[in-house]
Amino acid sequence: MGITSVKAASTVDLTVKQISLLKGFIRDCPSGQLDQAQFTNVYQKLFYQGNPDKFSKYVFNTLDQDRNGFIDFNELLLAVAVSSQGNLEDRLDAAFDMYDTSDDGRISIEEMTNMLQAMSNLVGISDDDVDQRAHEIIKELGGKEDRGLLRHEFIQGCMNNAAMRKILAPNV
Ligand SMILES: [Ca+2]
Ligand SMILES: [Ca+2]
Repeated sequence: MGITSVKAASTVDLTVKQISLLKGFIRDCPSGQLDQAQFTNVYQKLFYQGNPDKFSKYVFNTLDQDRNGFIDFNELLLAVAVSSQGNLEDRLDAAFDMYDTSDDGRISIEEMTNMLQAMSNLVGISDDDVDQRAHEIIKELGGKEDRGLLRHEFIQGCMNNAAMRKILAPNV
């Protein structure tokens, strides 16, 4: 219980469903990112009655891990990762939605590559071989190069393979 409350205090209290909704807004954004003003707007619509200014700023700063003034998909993925709500399968389900930016129910090589690249940049490791890693990961989890990785493959693969889960959905 002690550990849970420490974790909760250092993260934002978003449900997996809220994160999925946020993803919809970011996807509809031409830049694929939300700035502070857009975020406050969206946040008000989705989550809050009244004046959310102060709290949305706090949430924004927490989600904007690389402090570049925008929230994007990979930062939402990290939010899924630290969210303590929902069971493992639900959280992986939400993580899948972050990867599947086109919403066609499959993670393409390109989507996997983009996300790996974004995550590498975020944590400051080299992204030289992300394209090759994207191919390997999709294959390892049972996906196919031409059709990509399906939702159940992603979820089952991450549930059965802790090492893979650590790469694709850290701390989920
Ligand atoms: Ca950012
Ligand atoms: Ca897709």
